[in-house]
Amino acid sequence: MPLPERASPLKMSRRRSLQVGAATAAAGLVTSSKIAPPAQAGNLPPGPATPAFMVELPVYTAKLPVARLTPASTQAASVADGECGRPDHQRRDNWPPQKSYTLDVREGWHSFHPNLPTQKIWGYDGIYPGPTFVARYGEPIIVRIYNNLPRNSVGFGSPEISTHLHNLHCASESDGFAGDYYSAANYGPTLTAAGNYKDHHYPHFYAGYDHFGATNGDPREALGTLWYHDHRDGFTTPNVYKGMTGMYLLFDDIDSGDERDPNPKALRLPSGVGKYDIPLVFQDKQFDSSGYLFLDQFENDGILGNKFCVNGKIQPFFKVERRKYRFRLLDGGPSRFYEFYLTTPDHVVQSFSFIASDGNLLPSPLTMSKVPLAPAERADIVIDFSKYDTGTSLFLVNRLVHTDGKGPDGESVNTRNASGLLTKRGTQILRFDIGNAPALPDVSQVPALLRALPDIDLKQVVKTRRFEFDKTNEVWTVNGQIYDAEKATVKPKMGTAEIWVLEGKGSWHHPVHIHFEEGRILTRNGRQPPPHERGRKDVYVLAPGEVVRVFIRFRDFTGKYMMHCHNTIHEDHAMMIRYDIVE
Ligand SMILES: [Cu+2]
Repeated sequence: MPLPERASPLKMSRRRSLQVGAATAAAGLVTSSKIAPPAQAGNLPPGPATPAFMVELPVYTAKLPVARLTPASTQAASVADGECGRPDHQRRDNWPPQKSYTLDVREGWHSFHPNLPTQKIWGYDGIYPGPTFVARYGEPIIVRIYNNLPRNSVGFGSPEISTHLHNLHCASESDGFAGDYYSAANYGPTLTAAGNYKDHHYPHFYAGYDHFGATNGDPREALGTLWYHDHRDGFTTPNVYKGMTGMYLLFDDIDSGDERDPNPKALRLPSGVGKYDIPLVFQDKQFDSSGYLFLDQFENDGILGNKFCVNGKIQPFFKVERRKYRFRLLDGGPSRFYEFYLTTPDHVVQSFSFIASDGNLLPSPLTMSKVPLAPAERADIVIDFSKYDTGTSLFLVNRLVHTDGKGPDGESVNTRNASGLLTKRGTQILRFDIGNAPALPDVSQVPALLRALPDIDLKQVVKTRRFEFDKTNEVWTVNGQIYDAEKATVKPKMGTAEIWVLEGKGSWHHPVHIHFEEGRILTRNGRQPPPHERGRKDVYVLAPGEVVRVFIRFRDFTGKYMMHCHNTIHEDHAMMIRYDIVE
């Protein structure tokens, strides 16, 4: 059923938006009425049988730029040529684009598993997950994002888009603000005209430019593992659920993406995107009894799937060589938390190197045996398969028990095997099949020193603000308020630092995401956070009753940004604030 036409897209209130959402939800129910009533997690019908490890993990190499954009990209929106009405690109002269890309958001066909019907998804370039971008510091780009979604689509999702590149240091008008959604026919309250495309300027410079002037900036501010996804106001869950997710990797001279790099500064981590440097997008999804993707739009706490997808396939396998690999794990939501273990077939836990949290390299690698991930969090790990025999397998196993969308229940219980070794049972989500040694010797490394952390200068702090994440009158709120695209709740000053105190009320988990700048957790419940949370972060998990104090700065751009819960069900039902960076 198509979205209801709107008389005045310019000034649609949140209430109106929720009404539209409810209408669309009703449409979703009609199209899916043949399947079970709204169910939750633990008691979900399992859907058709999808035996594990029948499909190979899809991996991508880098998306290619285009020779030119027609019409050429300009600082001001080219509304006459079909671009939506966005504000001018800020400071584009500082970082003139050197390359251009296009991204075509459209319907495509996808197979999640050979036992399920091939079905329609919405994807960047029509594929799920979308293409992988490989970008470099010092090489600014334009990405022209076309909206070619069907205007009168059936089922869930909104055919208007706003693409957020999580968590690039870029200007507000390229950030994918929730109110900046567009199609050829319609536009959000923070744009001025409809359009079938929008140019995003990704400047690829280290945060803090104004402090470094014409120098190259501070490489301690580098970002590495980012992802892009739809952020359309009120419809992030259905749009991302339908496939609008992709990975975006950023390199510099230190994390150079070349394990044979002769530059003495280069870390020489396992490299080669799509070869030894592998993004893993985890998104659990619900399939109905006919094997079609189903979204329960009346579920307000969170959505759990009955199938685990990795890079768009249900429980795939991946053939590896006996050498080191870098994996970039992303919890792509909408609501599930994970704790991943690497285990042998008889469930014995293996350790690996944990090198980056939320895409930001740690000062030193950590040897870990599990990766906890909340929605939108990322973790980079290095696994050395040379320790294992050719012909054997390892599994990535999720041990976290989740019975509803509110949050995880805790880990399943440890057991010991016949030899007395600690074992972890759970869901085997990905199987690694270990092949031969590589043709070329593995020269990659995990150096003892990765990337130093920027200083936390508490003298820069001009303000401490408190944010309570709660449910108020059955809606999700921040400080008792629901999201309003046209009103900034707080207005930090450009060039300053603040402490944001994030507090989880009630009995729900909230993975809180602050757009634009990386923060540092000063304390979690009054104590130093665990080692893997001491680096730079952009998602701050709040378990019920938890209080997290975050040091955060606001540099280089002014304009509107967001903070929200990244359980996107909570985000859509309106646990989000707009914050404006002001002069
Ligand atoms: Cu939440």
